[in-house]
Amino acid sequence: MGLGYLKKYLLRYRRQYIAALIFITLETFGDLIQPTIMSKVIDNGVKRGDMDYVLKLGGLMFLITALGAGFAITRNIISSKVSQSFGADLREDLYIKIQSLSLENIDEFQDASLITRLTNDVNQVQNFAHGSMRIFVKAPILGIGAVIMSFILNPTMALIPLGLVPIVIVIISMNLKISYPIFTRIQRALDKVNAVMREYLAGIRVVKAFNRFDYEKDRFRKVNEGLKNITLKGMRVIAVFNPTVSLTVSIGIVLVLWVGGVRVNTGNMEVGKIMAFVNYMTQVLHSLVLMTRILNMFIRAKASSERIREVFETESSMKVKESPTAFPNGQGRLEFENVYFKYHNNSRWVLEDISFTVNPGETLAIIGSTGSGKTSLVNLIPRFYDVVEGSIRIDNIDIRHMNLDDLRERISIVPQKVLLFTGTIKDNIKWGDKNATDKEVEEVAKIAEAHDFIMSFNEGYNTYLGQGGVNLSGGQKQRISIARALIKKPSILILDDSTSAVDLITERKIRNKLKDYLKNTTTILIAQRITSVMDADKILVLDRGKIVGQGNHEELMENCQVYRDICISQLGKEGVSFGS
Ligand code: M5T
Ligand code: MG
Repeated sequence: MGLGYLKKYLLRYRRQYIAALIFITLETFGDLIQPTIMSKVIDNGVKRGDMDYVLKLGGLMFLITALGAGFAITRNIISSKVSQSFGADLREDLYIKIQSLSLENIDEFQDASLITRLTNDVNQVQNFAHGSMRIFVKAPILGIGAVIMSFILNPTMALIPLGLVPIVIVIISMNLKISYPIFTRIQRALDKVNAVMREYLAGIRVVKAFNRFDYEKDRFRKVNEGLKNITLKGMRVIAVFNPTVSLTVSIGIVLVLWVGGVRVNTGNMEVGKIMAFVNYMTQVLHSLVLMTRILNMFIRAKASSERIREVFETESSMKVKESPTAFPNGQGRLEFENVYFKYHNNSRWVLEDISFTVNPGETLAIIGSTGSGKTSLVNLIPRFYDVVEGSIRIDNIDIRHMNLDDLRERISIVPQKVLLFTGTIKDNIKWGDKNATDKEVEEVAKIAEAHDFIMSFNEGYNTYLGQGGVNLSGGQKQRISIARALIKKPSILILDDSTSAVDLITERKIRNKLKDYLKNTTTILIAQRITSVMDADKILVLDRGKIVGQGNHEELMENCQVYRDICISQLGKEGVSFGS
């Protein structure tokens, strides 16, 4: 049914769950016995003027009500606790699962949808779990119990409530069939609202800069309208079906009063019994209303649960070997052999037949126009994505055969799009190695040319970044990001256009310091500026996903037209000697 995987969570709380069920059963039995006692009070007590009897049974009724209230309170406390813990467990597992997914999986789900699943969908399932400890048990016991009690009171007249049951079942199943697809669509509409919100918040500066508020507002209005309309549709279904059930039962009550009235008149039935009967009918009504509510909750939860299950059942598209080899303790020789790569949503090759070798401790620079595949190429090394064909080897071992954690532990990447976290500057640098000492933090910050500007803040390394704290310039962020990568002491360091926002002089300083610091580290450096790459041991020239030149600066100047063009466009014909 799609809800099977939730069993383990409920089983975890089975004791409390069963306790809640027992309490609610007792409470419902109390409700069921009341009308019968009342009919006795009227027929045996009031009618005969037996005050003692009235008081005695009245007291009993009070006692049952009081006990019922006590049960209800206990049961509410238990069920809230169980459902909240259940929701928290589910959310946590889902969160862990999402972390295990590959980037490709995440691209496929889209992050806004994952957020809805993690929040709203889990809430729906949690609400259902809460309900299951309350009205779930109450509704059938109350409904069936009330029918049985009316049979005991008067078998012939009990045919009336019994006759209503099949009619109501038909109504409810129709409701179910119509609303399930609607609820699935509601959750999807919610995804869209979240997606627009996320994009807007992430791009708020651009929206402001281009003054595109109206455009964004329209976009939001559209998805928001969509959500409203589909939710309204769902509500309309409920709005039609709930009163239909009530109406059916009300007709039953009228029938009881009518048949009963005739029988009282002919002296075949007592007034108290009729009253009790009407009471039981009301209970049947109540139970059916509860039942439709449960079913609505159920289908909503089922729709959500399917969406959660989808995530749980997604195998990470990153295949991890059963018995992986540890990261080789070698020196970090990196080889690409006939590597082909494309993104799953794109049929075009992004990288074609890429082969090169970087020797331990060497620096490989990659240059090429925007969109030529530089970032895609380096993202393959820590296995953010896997190659489609060919192989990547580190110290002669295919990276797909290595332990993924080890692999990523030994590679540091300074991503093109810098991301710093809320916290202090020190926290952000230590993100790369949480055991690093303050001295080490300072050392890498100096190499990244970040120390001076960090010290210019009042709080120094303890300056708080992000919400409510300091915001850094693009170049400052890049330098913190470099420091964070260095502190890991990686075997392979990848710098993806990491100094693009840093001025030329500072960049040269960083490059020189890095050269000393990284003697034994294999470095891959992506840059747009020819001056950043010309000292590298080897330079790869990428053009539309293919290597069009490979060698050192002099070699490329001689035999690579693309490289020469870049060089001349940036430095002019004579500028070549400017780099050293
Ligand atoms: C290379 C395509 C993109 C481009 C090519 C990240 C990403 C890229 N692409 C996708 O289809 N999906 C993706 O998720 O791949 O892109 P790149 O590797 O990012 O290029 P680059 O790093 O050389 O460019 P730049 O601008 O950083 O210098 O065609 O459409
Ligand atoms: Mg890039």
